[in-house]
Amino acid sequence: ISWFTESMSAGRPVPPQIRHYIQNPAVDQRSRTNPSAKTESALSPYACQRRTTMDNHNKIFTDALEVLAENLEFGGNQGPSLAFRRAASVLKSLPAALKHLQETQHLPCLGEHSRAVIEEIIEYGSSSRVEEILNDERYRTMKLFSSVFGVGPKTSESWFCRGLRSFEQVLNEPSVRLNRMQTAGFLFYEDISKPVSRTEASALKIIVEEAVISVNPSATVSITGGFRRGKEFGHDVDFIIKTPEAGQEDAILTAVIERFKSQNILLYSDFQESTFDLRQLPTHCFEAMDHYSKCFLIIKLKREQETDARAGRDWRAVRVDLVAPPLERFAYALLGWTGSTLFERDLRRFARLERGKLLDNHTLYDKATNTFLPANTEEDIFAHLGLEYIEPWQRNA
Ligand code: DCT
Ligand code: MG
Repeated sequence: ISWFTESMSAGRPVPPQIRHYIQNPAVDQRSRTNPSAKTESALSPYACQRRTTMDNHNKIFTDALEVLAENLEFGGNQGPSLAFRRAASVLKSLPAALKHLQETQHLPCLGEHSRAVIEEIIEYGSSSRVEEILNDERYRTMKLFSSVFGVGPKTSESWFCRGLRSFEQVLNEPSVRLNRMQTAGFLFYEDISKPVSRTEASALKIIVEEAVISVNPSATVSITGGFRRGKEFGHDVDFIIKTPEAGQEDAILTAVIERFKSQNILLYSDFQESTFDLRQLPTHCFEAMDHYSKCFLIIKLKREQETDARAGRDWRAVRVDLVAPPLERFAYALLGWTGSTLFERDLRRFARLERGKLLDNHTLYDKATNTFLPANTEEDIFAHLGLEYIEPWQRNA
């Protein structure tokens, strides 16, 4: 595990509390049955054992660490990037701002490199390496290209390597072939690159709910993703649909899409049929996209007050994701789609390494007994894992 090797390579002795975690990974359970246990206050190296609200007191440090992580991801270096993501996540869970480097001494997941960045920021207010990256042509171009819906790091990189540096150059380059998603991404770039507010998310919920209920009155819609975690802004709005009748998941999403079309509010739609198959569980592909029926949409949302006079329209384009899992999979899907990505990653890692169980968006599998553990609620899943329940608004790891 990267935080472990990172902290060992720093050449410092491992603090006793952390050493305790390494030797006794199941420490959380014991300290709960024994409230006087000293380790109670030690921060866990697993994000799913920390409560991380939207109140980030260390934004100056976490922003810097996340730039370093992102820059490594652009270069395909997922491993080292994760070390910076984990370090940032630990700082996000702290109750106050760091003032001195010594305060990081007992924190997990902080390696030599992360500490050096923190130290420089404490001393000078910024990190020279981060400033360098922010001014780096490759980073800036990759950041710009990957901000387009449908453009990932691979496409961004290939455009960068062809010498392209701006949208104008990409769109005028004859050898560039855009797929349908990327075409929509450029077409609605101005709108969908603007953050979606909570008010807009609530307005969308009414639209989605109305469409879903018109198709199936017994279905329900819940907001998930960042807004369920209490974020005020998001890059999209994520919804999960609960259908009581089995096998209706694909039908309900296609009918909702048709309804949006007939209302003239559908700007883009990518529907992915369910490939979920109970007999193929557990899949062992725990980082991949799940198999549920889902769609990625761009929807017209009516503006409340001002109309966009320049564009001559009274709506803005918004990215919306809908997922419809089978009823008995709902708790797993809801937990997975609530995020944050790092929180989910650590839930899975914790399940595997500390509990011998395999968790993904579909199921929880116990390797010791070769059984699937059923769950009706998220609380059931945390209980199966022997974890204290973490509320959605505490999962902003
Ligand atoms: N998710 C998942 N499987 C994937 C991709 C995402 O289970 N292959 C989960 C993790 C978070 C959640 O879906 C929503 O994804 P995003 O919308 O990308 O993240 P967000 O936290 O909602 O962030 P934002 O506010 O920017 O939309
Ligand atoms: Mg989202």
